[in-house]
Amino acid sequence: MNRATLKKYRLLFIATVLLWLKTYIVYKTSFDIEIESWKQEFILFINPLSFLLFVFGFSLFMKEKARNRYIVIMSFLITVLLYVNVMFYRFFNDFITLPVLFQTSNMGDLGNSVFELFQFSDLLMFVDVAFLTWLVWKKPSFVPFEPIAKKERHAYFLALVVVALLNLGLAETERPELLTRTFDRKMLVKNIGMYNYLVYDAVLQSKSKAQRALADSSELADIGNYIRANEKAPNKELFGIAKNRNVIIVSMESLQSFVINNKVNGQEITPFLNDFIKQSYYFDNLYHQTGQGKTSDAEFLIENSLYPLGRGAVFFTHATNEYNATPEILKKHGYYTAVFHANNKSFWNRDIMYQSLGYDRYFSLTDFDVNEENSVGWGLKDKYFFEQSLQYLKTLQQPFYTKFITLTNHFPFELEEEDRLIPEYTSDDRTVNRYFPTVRYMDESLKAFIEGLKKEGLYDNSIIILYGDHYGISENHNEAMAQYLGKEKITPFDHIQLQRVPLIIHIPGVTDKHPEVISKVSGQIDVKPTILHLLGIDTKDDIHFGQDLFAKDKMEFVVLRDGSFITKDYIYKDNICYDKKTGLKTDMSHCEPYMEKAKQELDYSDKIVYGDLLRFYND
Ligand code: GP9
Ligand code: MN
Repeated sequence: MNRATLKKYRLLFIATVLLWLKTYIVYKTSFDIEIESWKQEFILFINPLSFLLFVFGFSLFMKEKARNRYIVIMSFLITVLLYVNVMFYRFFNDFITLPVLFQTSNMGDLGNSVFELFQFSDLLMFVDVAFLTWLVWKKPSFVPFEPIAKKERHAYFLALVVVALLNLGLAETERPELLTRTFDRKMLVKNIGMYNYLVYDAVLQSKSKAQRALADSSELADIGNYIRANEKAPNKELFGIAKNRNVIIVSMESLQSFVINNKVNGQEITPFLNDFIKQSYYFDNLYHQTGQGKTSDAEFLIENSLYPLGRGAVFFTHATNEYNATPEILKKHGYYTAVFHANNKSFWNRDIMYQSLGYDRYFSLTDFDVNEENSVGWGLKDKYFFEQSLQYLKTLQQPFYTKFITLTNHFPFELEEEDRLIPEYTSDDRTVNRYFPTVRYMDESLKAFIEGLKKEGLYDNSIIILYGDHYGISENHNEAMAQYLGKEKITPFDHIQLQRVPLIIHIPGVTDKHPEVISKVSGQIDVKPTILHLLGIDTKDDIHFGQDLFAKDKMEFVVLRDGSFITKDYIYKDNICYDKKTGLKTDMSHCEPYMEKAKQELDYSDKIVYGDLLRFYND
């Protein structure tokens, strides 16, 4: 090739290299991608290239000015995509998936956090786009237009295919079955790159659309058989013990088990809960199983005993499916059902999803009096939320089934001085420091709520269930967490143990007399059959993956949404088996017996959701 030939590729070349390097720098600085070998590092380095060559390659079909303009615009759009991913990652500690990306109603509400997440150095991400614009605008002779021959185009796209195949080939040797087992987004991004991953995700998304159309009732029969085979008989003494009582469920925002019965700066973090536990059944070995749908995933688990999805929030992607959720079941038993949450009704698509779950009434933002004084961070402070909710609650027809979703203990854990009942923790990590006072605030609000229930005469005839929805402190804060827990560092084993969230079941007149700490390994998925059995409702024909927490022979096994699992003695994460006694790696043969079951459960549950299989369920 002579110089003139090269010249017409100049802009394409510069744009590709700049964006390529930028992506790599972002990988290294904004994402937490563990690299174990030079080969992995090499794959990570080359993985943005095929996508960039592909996108910019279209410019070769374009005429005159359109070509340069296209390159600059694409470079800008891809940078925006990269940046959105960076922001998303800071918040969720995860890579974006398309269903979540298009949840603009959610993203709008993230306003507060976005401001918190923005860093001035982020602007550097757009420097190369500015440079390209300047080149095209001010130095047109440096990036001139010349037609491209068919032969050259062929050569270009051939080179692109070679790059892509090299990438895929290397990835395949590193991670067999990478594209068929999509448990782990991190692994995908690490191997095929963030951009290709997004394309891949789009393909999956359309596949799931097709899945519903193709699903038939025989699949549900298979799953039903699996579930029946795993079913455990409910505990006879407790079955029906809370029959016809009101049900009051509270989703405790970002509450992890490690704060229970624990102190910060010598002060109790959850004095009320610690006391309440002494009059309740307390599950201290229960794991959250949420994915990207966070709070909404927890709600989904608790009320359906199905797993949320590996990508996106099921509240968004499958809100119009047929479900057989607890509220719907209880309605058939004469209950009135309502849910309380002082946020936009469309957040997590709740307004749509709650109809599918069988709620009679959703008390959302517009039902509450929210003003400057009574709100902080994400909105109405928990104390006022409970106070105002109680006014509605006492007017409801009984028995009722209700769910209350708290908000104050939400990242970035903002709280005014006057509400801080304990001081912040002292580390270099503001998020971790601020977590403790907001937890303490929520604890105090819960105390007032229970007192309020008593005052309104709603306490004695109710059953109260409190659960932590998901982690509050992500992996990004491991250093400060290690400091707080007095550990050298947070290992993957510790990380799994930190995914435990409190579950408290309080039955006035019962648990105050015989409180119990129950340490069986369990998950949020177990809550639905447990509640139904306490209310004396049979679940023989119900499709659910959880087991009654009080069943004598409840299996000690819980699968997390990323495919990790926990048994009585072992923890499995990222292809490594850990011994719970020592926290150290152990022989894989200990975890192997459970691996198929873990995968099976998630697969079956996904099948139900993607195929909308419960539409074939007849009761
Ligand atoms: C929003 C609240 C918090 O309505 O449920 O959501 P999260 O970010 O925790 O999923
Ligand atoms: Mn939440």
